[in-house]
Amino acid sequence: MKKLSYTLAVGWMAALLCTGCTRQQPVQEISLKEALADKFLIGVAINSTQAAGRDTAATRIIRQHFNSIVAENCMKSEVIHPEEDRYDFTLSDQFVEFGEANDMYIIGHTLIWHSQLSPWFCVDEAGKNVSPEVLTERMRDHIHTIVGRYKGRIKGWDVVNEAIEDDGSYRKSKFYEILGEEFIPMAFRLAQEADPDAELYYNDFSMAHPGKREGVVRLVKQLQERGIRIDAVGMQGHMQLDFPTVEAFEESMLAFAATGVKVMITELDMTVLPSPGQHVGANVEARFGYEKAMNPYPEELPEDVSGLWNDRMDDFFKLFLKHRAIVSRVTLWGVADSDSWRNDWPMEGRTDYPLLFDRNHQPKPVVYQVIYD
Ligand code: 9MR
Repeated sequence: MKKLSYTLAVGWMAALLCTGCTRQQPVQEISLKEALADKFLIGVAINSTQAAGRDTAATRIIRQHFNSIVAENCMKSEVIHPEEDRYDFTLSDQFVEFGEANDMYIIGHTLIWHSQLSPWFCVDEAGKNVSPEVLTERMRDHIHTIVGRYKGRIKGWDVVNEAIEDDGSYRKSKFYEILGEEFIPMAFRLAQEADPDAELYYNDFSMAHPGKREGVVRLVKQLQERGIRIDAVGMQGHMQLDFPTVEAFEESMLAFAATGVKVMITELDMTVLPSPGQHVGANVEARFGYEKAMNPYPEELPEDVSGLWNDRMDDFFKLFLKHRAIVSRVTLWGVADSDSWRNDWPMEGRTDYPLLFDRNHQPKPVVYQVIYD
């Protein structure tokens, strides 16, 4: 059955390409965003070269297939707020202008995250943790300034990113060390103050782990009980070929939706590479030295593996479509395979194939399956 759907999709591609030749209709005319228009937003993370329009092969795909964008890196605190008294909006302005020029639903990523955090943010000049009062003030300035600048233009914010561990406990970040769990409701309140109309999200990886599922449900309920708005839970969706199961992912989708918020798949990709650690999620701190054996497909992906990848990605899209009533957005974490962070994480210098478009910017069969099935 699986093999059949992959074969059918390859057949579709051949037929479309052939039709394209004879009728002078290039295959580029088909579009994910049109096919999914009444289902959910289909988004993509873009880098600064793409936002500047300098990667024309990628920008063609972004404009054709996607109706939402998220900033892959340019809104992280170390980029946008490098010093306490200095913001740098050069790249973020360009990102937002690109989204507006292309009529896209623009997502900001991310306001409060322990990683890629500006070194000054949580400490004083001697490197000691600042007091809760000082950190509260810094968070207020950071969130008000950034959300305020893009008020009405950025439609949704990843307010807090990756604050819960796989076992459901709070990550022991600097924010947690100084403010305890209170830093999360505080961040949501500040974002709501700064733009009452923007959607507010909690975003995290490995959301199919039962512990994380329970921890995030607990967090959402705590916010709701205190009257603090949260509109959606972002399930990042950095998949492996063998993890998580579709069923476990579905269980988490349903658990989050049962709290009354929407569900978003916010950073979808799927590695084909072996994992040097077991199920390392997307913890950017995890790092391993290069080993050739861990880079099995440096030239091209064998057909059986690409078939497995394609069918599994199709299974996930089927799952998202089945639950379209609760899913408001599905966002890919990058345009083409060559763009992906997966090539360099958790081991630098590998060749991965995690996205919907290959290194030649050609759509993979699953793109046709999503459009035509
Ligand atoms: O894709 C991003 C990569 O280019 C950066 O080097 C990395 C560190 O800032 O972050 C990657 O994006 C991460 C996202 O911001 C949060 N979830 C995990 C993503 C993959 O690491």
